[in-house]
Amino acid sequence: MTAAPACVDNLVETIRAALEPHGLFLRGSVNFTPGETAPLLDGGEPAASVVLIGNIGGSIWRSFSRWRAVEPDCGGADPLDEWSKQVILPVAEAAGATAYFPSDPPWQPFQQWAMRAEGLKASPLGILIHPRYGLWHGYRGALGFDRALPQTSSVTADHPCGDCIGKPCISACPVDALGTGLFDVGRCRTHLKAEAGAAGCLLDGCLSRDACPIGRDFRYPREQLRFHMVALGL
Ligand code: B12
Ligand code: SF4
Ligand code: SF4
Repeated sequence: MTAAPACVDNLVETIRAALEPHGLFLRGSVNFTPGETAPLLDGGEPAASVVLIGNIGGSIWRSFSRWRAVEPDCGGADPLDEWSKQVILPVAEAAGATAYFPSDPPWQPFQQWAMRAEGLKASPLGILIHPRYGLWHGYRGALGFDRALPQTSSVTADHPCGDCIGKPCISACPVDALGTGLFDVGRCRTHLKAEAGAAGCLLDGCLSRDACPIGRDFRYPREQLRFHMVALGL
């Protein structure tokens, strides 16, 4: 890996400090090798690195809820995406970086980046599982740079799903949406629209996600669970 100069370390610390008041954390970085597929910077050239930005448990919910209370008409179809942009874009500009967002087309390979940045692997739900935070984390954006970055993550633990006896996430789904080894989104959405799903998963969150024993302390608050489930059920 290319060594990063001290000024780059300062840059990373400045970005970290700007994001933390919003409950956003640096979730590791990826340095691309020459010739490897990399996202394009605003100037059109391929990025040399990206640093991932995300939530850990319900870390963003307080800041997002405050913003929403002040800006109730802001955000359109996806207010969390809009909030993420309002927080991350000024940080990107100050750092001379290009910002990428997970829901913006063309979809950038956020999960592939996260697997490299933090050594995470996929759970049966399709979500990456973290050895400490379990399934209770996500990505709100990434910053692309024209130079290499120091590694900002230190996850080294084994993949929790490998040793998981009985894999309760799979059996917890009332409509067996994980039974084939691939998440059956049609089956899940049909359930969310039915009476049983509207009174269950839609209100209190995905039962499969909830059945996982890893990272229970980081479970999202009820309002956040509902927010994500309503978005998934649309
Ligand atoms: C499209 C999409 C979906 C589709 C899945 C379609 C599909 N089969 O891929 C649907 C709508 C079903 C979905 C659902 C959810 N998603 Co989603 N989704 C995405 C999105 C926007 C694009 C995925 C993609 O194609 N990327 C492009 C390719 C090139 O990137 P990639 O890294 O190589 O993609 C990987 C994924 O496609 C993954 N994959 C393949 N099949 C599935 C199926 C599911 C359900 C998931 C989550 C991933 C997944 O495998 C690829 C290999 O690495 C990503 C954001 C992003 N930009 O990646 C979020 C993302 C993957 N989703 C995420 C989440 C959290 C969810 C939900 C939990 C949200 C919710 N409302 O509860 C649910 C999961 C349902 C469950 N069982 O709990 C997170 C995952 C975070 C993590 N910890 O890993 C992401 C990264 C968004 C974010 N902001 O963090 N999602
Ligand atoms: S219940 Fe077990 S298999 Fe399922 S996500 Fe959690 S650790 Fe992985
Ligand atoms: S939200 Fe409910 S129906 Fe959908 S995968 Fe989770 S447990 Fe199954």
